[in-house]
Amino acid sequence: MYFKETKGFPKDFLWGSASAAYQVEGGWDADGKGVTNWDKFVRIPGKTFKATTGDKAVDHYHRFKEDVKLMADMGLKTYRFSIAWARIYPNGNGEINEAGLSFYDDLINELIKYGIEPMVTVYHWDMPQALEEEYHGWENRRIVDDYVNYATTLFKRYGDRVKYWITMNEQNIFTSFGWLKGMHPPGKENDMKTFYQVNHHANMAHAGAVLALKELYPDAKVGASFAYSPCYAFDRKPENAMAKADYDDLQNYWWMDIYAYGRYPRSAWAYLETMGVTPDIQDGDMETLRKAAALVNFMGVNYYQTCVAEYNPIDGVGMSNAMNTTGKKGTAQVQGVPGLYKNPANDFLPTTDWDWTIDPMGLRMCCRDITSRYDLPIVISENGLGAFDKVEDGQVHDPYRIAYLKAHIEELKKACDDGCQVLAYCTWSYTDLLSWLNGYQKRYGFVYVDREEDENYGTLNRIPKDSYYWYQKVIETNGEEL
Ligand code: BGP
Repeated sequence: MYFKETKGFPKDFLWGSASAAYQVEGGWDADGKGVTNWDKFVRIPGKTFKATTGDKAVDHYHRFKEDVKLMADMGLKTYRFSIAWARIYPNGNGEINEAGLSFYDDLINELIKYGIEPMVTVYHWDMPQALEEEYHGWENRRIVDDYVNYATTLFKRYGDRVKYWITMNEQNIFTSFGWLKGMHPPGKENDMKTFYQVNHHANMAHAGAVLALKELYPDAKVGASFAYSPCYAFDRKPENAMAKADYDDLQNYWWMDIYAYGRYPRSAWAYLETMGVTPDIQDGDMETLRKAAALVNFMGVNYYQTCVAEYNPIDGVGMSNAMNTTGKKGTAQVQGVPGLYKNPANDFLPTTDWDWTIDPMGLRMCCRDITSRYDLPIVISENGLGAFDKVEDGQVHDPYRIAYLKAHIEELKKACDDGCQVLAYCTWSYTDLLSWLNGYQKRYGFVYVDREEDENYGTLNRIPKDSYYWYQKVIETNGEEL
């Protein structure tokens, strides 16, 4: 749309940045923390780039005051971080660990001291390993109660200070990587039936948490963060337009319709029925999902890229785990679902060194689609560029990151002008951190951290990059000076 005048970002816009516990904290066995599924998984040979782990990560657990001070100096309005379930309940349920609870008390208080709004992710993929051993984690319905109990503990402890809550980070990613691609714990492949069952459990856990939070704090703001890749039909051929519709129903609306409406898209459900992979749903589940959906305050969006859908014949390509985790451009492979769609590269768009498509306008598309389909406010909970950064004379010049963020913020501004209610924009990430499968060399932060793949190398010192100072200005001018 074209507007004669532009309004730009709302006055109270939350300029933010994000992280996740496993990727920044380190202190993997500190102060009574239990072992997680990721602590185990990274130790399986070949699973992560150069066998990197989050054992020490960037040591945020011990350096959070220094990190928060840098945020304050930058003028950050919100910091999105996740809580490690195993710090609170080392075994996932049962005995509570006060030291873990007080770590997050300190972090939250430190943020508030500087006027930074804490935005808390309840679950960003690190599950207590004890639950895997007790009953196979997300595969068992028992996790719903354990998750809701854990979430409620957080709400009770921090709800007086935390207004923004994100129940789940990228349920679509952790479940597809965990049960279809074998690339995240528990490392299963092509197990469609379990994949959908796991997702139903995660949906019930999300819904239970929303209901519990609203009971305790009716004014709290809650949503889930979805990894949303809007999809373009390959061309004007009707079968490719249908491939896009199939992709949207199965890859996007399957999750977002649950969060916003509490229902599964009909055509996706019909497809699952023919494949014999529908999840078991108990009496009352759909009502619980609908009730929770009615209370959700925003759609959280992690936006990195768009994709293309092209019809994929029944003997066509399948799901592959051949991903580019090395940063050697051009090594990713086309994937798809036979009989439905495949996702070829978009030759109109550039890519990162890890073959992620760069498409700023896609961010506006996300907002437009969510606004017209769900009419919900939006929190952009992640967006950023993974790149190789270099220290030169004690400085890090990252013009490519500035260009990437600038282009995305410009499109987000247009989304605001389009009438989308965007509440927050969190870049990924604040400091450099561990990229789950890609090691430490894939850097995203405003703040460089001196460490290498091997945790014995590097001082862990922090160096604000050029993008740090650039974002400071963006915040100061509420997105007017980009
Ligand atoms: C999202 C995750 C983040 C983060 C980011 C970048 O999927 O929520 O935790 O890792 O992607 O991805 P990657 O580290 O694979 O480059």
